[in-house]
Amino acid sequence: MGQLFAKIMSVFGSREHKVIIVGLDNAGKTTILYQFLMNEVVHTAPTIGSNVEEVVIKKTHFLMWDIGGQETLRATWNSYYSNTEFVILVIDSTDRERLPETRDELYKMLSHEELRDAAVLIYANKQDVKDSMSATEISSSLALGAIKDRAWHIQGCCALTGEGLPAGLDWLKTRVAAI
Ligand SMILES: Nc1nc2c(ncn2[C@@H]2O[C@H](COP(=O)(O)OP(=O)(O)OP(=O)(O)O)[C@@H](O)[C@H]2O)c(=O)[nH]1
Ligand SMILES: [Mg+2]
Repeated sequence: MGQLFAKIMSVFGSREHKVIIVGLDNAGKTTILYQFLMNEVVHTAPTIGSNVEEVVIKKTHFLMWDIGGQETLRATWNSYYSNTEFVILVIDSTDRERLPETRDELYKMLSHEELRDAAVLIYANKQDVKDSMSATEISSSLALGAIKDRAWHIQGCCALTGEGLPAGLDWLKTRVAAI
């Protein structure tokens, strides 16, 4: 009955899709969440715990959890995994040094049972900064091409101007349509 209800709600476009926004500290997750919500840059402080907001994009409702990325907080990420349909992984494209750390976190997440069916959108953020890594470069460093068990997409963006964010959301919407 619950499932039938969810299906009916999804036909009418009002079922909420759970999204978690993860990535290392300082990647730009909170900035992105509030760009989605208000089309504005908000002043952020490192997130301790999480922020949650309902974001409605062309009648599709997403419940988005932005989770703090500091190392000590990453052990709590798995408490947000249940019923997650989409993972948004945000990467600071200027942070070459910590890309291997991001890769480890990504593959640890993907091996988690509760995220088995989740699709992954990767934002290569901070494209406004000179010499930042391109989405293509990040894609090959993370070996994204080897991910065959789920849908994934990488998108370059700048959370300060919002450039690239809508293209990522358009991809999420195509995945919602595929559910
Ligand atoms: N140049 C540039 N700076 C950005 C961009 N996106 C975010 N920032 C800055 O990066 C810093 C960190 O942004 P946050 O959104 O707080 O990062 P976070 O990923 O939420 O960090 P935690 O909460 O600690 O996990 C802030 O100073 C932002 O203004 C971007 O696209 N370009
Ligand atoms: Mg934050």
